[in-house]
Amino acid sequence: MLDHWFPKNISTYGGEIDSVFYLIFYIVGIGFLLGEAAIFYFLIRYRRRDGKKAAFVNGERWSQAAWIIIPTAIVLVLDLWIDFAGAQAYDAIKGEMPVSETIVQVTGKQFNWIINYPGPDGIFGTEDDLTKENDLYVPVNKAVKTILKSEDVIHSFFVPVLRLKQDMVPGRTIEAWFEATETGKYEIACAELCGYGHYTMRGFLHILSEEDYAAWVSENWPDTNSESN
Ligand SMILES: [Cu+2]
Repeated sequence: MLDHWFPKNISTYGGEIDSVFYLIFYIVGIGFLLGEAAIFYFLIRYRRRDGKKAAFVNGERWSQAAWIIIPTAIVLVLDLWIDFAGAQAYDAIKGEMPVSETIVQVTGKQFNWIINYPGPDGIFGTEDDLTKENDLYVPVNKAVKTILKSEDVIHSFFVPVLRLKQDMVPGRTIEAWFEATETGKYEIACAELCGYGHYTMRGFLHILSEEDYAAWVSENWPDTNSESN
């Protein structure tokens, strides 16, 4: 039912995230319908009528208090169910990072994404690094590790099709990973209001086939033919 509202899912763990959204949607949706139905039923059933006095219910008797205690317990159980499902998804995705050959550093700044590749030597901060702005190139069907940083204020690295959204906090290095299952060009957005140019923080994730990615690497990375690769 939510399918056509969600962006396309091309993330290996997207289904786990979506299932939490579904769970919340159905619990809240059914609760909403039951709640509204009860309101309208009581509105009509107990409407003002001539000669009928309103009852004063103080909730002191257990049979009266049960009307509060039981729904509260139900809501609590449903809440814990959502918490549990969410924790499982969180654990599966954030708990352990898969080993990854592709490591990219993405730094948010007002108002750009700085994409930094370690280059052939695999080490960041050396001369052969490749720095790009706003365009992130990764291979398909491979776990990609991103090292997220911020230069100024809090940004949030958001790739809807990957179901990946992670804050970038100044002074901190936060890792996140994803594995895309389809090639294509998809939007990267900043999901944290970070200043007057927040809306311009638009980047693109280019997911390439293995061959295309290898071609892109040899075209863009300096010295890719050297021994160190
Ligand atoms: Cu931002």
